[in-house]
Amino acid sequence: MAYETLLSETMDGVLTLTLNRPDVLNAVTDTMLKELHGAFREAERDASVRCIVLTGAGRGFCAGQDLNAHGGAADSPRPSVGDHLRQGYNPLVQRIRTIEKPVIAAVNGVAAGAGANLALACDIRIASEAASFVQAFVKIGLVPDSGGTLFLPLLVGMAKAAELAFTGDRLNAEESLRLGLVNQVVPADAFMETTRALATRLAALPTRAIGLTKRAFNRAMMPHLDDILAYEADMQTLASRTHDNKEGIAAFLEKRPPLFTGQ
Ligand code: LHQ
Repeated sequence: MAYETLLSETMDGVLTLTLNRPDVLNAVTDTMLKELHGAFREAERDASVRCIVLTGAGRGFCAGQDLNAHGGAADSPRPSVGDHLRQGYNPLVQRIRTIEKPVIAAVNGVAAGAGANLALACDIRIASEAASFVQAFVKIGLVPDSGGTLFLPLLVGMAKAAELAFTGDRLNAEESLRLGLVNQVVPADAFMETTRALATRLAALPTRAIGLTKRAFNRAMMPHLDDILAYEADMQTLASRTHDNKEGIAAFLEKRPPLFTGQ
């Protein structure tokens, strides 16, 4: 299957999906969202796919929503931020959580905003030494979305989640490991090989049992994920109406520090 924004390769039962907009650290466009949906839908149906690896081309994993697209030059007519989440990101997070096959995020570089939280939605995260995580939302006056308000406190606890979400500070790979955000940190030169070895191993294990285990983990740890995603979309709608959101996006695009007023 040929995509515009993704590279896709299947080997030894492992589907590797590579986000492929390296010039903008694989920031997400509508096309990328659609293609990711399609790729996960296909992977769900295809019995020969028994493990999925999500990674990024170039030096980034994913910088979240493409703020150029969000700012105006969209690749399709722009719905409200809430609808964008309800129609695009939220169903993708649901797909990652409900596909009954292991999903590994191979975090090769910076993972920011929704890009960070898509990685957190995956079952396992392998980080390159070059990886970092940024809950970048606050820097543009937004709230964590794509399941971040659940996944982040689940993984690192409420206090650290609050610190990361409120400050938008960048967490390096070692710190991410210490906090339990990632399973393993691997030197950059051994990174894809190590990820592939784990993925190939998982793909050769009893897929149905792993899928049912994932279903049970979902039930135990995130039975209200639907509600949480819907609530995030509501909160994001409120945040998107603030002056600070407009200022944050303008400042990012103009490459200057934002001046937030609290309004
Ligand atoms: C970008 C981006 C980007 C465009 C880097 N867009 N170009 C959902 C629904 C609806 C609306 C809103 O949002 C959401 C969910 C979200 O995801 S909101 C959060 C969106 N993401 C961000 O706010 C992150 C913005 N990016 C950054 O803060 C930095 O780029 C990070 C920390 C990711 C990386 O910093 P650096 O390593 O210093 O790289 P850089 O900033 O120099 O970026 C490299 C290039 O990528 C640069 O372009 P240029 O032409 O100067 O080389 C950036 O403009 C571009 N880029 N992120 N999200």
